[in-house]
Amino acid sequence: MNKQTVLIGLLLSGLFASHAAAGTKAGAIDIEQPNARAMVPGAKVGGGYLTVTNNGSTDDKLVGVSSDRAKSAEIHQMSVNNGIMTMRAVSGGLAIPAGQTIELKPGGYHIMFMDVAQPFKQGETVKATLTFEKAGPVEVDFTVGGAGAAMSGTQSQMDMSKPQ
Ligand SMILES: [Cu+2]
Repeated sequence: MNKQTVLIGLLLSGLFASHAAAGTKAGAIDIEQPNARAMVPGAKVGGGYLTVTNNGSTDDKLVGVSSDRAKSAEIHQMSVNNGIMTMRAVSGGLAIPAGQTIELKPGGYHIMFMDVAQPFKQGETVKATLTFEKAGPVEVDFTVGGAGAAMSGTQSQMDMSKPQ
């Protein structure tokens, strides 16, 4: 092996390593682009986003989320009612039907990390465990990106009422 081959090998392994880190698989469930928003100092809640694909032939459900960084985490749905943005917890888990891709993104479904002691900082990784009804627990690394306007403007309007 000459020097050039070694260098190319290193570059390729680097590419594959970063690609592997971007997506997580658990059984039929495929998780892509887990990312979170940077939080302003003093903020207690942070949003997490990702894309979930169910490649199987049985419906699954995202039933829970937990992280060492947050006292609790909920699956929320953001919607606009009479011009006011509200967020509420999704009751009974978020359905991930067979063969479908569900996007958790700003303005829609998202993971809400609650009671975060150390606000998420841009560039860091937040580890969390997503629990699916069928696929079971899945470790996911959320990459923290820049702070988003969407969350900060709506925090005061958050509707934290629990569905019955
Ligand atoms: Cu929320």
